[in-house]
Amino acid sequence: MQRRAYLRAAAGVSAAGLAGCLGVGASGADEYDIGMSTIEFRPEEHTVSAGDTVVWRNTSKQGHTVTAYEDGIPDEAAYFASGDYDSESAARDAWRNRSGGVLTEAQTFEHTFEVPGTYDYVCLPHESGEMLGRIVVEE
Ligand SMILES: [Cu+2]
Repeated sequence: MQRRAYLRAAAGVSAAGLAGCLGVGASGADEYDIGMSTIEFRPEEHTVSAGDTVVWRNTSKQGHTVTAYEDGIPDEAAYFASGDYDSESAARDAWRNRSGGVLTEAQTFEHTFEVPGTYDYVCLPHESGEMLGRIVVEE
């Protein structure tokens, strides 16, 4: 399910001149930008503006993580990972030792992106299955 994406698309249509025709307005606590299916981030690539907060939500029954690749984010950017680890090695150790940073069904993780650039991240338990994602932050 890509509810947020659907809502955005609908909002785009509405802005184009169909305002009032659509029953959009179901914004709520369950809004998210990126869902996590059994095997992938949806969407895999997501673009935001600097200062925006991105919300991930586990939309599956499978446990996942959101873990930035330290070498895959801008130098000046803050590191991010579910579980709020401050480095990739800390996130990996925690995952290995006690499933640290896991997001279970319906759990969310959010991060605010201040520095423009490209951010690559991974789901640690599904790294071999290439469960990868990218956030592009524009000025
Ligand atoms: Cu995963």
